[in-house]
Amino acid sequence: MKQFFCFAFVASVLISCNAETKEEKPSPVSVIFDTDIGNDIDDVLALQMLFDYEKQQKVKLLGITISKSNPRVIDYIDGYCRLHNHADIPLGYAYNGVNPEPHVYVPVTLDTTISGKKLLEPKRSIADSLPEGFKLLRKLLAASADHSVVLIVVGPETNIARLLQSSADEFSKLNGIELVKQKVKLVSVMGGMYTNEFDFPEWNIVQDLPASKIMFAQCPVPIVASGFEIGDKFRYPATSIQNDFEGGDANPLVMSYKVYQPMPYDRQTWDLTSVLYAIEPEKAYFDLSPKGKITIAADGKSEFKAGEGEQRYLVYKQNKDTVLNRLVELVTGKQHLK
Ligand SMILES: [Ca+2]
Repeated sequence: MKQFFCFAFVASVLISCNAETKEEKPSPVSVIFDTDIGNDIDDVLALQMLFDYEKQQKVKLLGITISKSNPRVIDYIDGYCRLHNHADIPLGYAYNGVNPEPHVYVPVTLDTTISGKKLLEPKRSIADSLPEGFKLLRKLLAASADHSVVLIVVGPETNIARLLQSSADEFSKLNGIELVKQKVKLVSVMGGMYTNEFDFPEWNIVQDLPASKIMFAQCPVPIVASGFEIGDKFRYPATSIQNDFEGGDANPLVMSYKVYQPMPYDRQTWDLTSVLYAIEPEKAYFDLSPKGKITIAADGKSEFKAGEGEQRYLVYKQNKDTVLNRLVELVTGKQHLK
């Protein structure tokens, strides 16, 4: 009998150890990435971070919604995702949204051939009747577990505002606000300005000002905003672009970065900081403001009032090298030692 108890004890310890081992590895965070790739270059680096997090099984990328209304951005993102083994990633597009101009790096990267090979080989375009961004958001959210999805929003707020204002449809009987409340656990936004270091309205916010106002006023779940001043503190090193990527100029990230501005330049990491906080909040790379409410003034400037509300912004904590090393590591997939 004693032997049986010993066996039972050992077995229960083994089972509980096994359970603890399983508990140690949290399941991947479900992410939807809302981006204006084609405007600034930091969106491409931010997307690359998400691919690296996926390799580490920290993220499950459910879909990408596009807030820059230039159709070639669809080709670029499809080709880019295809190159990184995401051929079938769901894409949504903000029809009749803002920033329809092609800008520079999307067309150049799409049109470049090196050694007889195109850098990107997209198979989807505007001709494929992509869903509206907010419709894809509704579809993906409706299919997700409650309070499980992190929305990372790093461009104009068009798709998110349209989602919040949406009505019941074939995907869910809930309206947009109810659906977000049920399915989303965090909205991580690059947008606004929360210190006195600069005095102008932040770019993302003013591209679609009515949409920005709607997002901050109506979002029923916590928002954490990375203000202009945060990404401005951490400059992505041009040396990483020059040295860390296989294929050099044949790598679409490298080509896009070099086309965006004359090299060498160290670009601000605005969108990257929103991704970093969204996926690794527990690492405390940033301090957080108190909870409160962000409002957008008529001129596009962001105003924060502490108190009632579930909205916060990132606060810089004098750790430039730590954050920058982590960002470079996630963009390149390599250990980065300065
Ligand atoms: Ca962006």
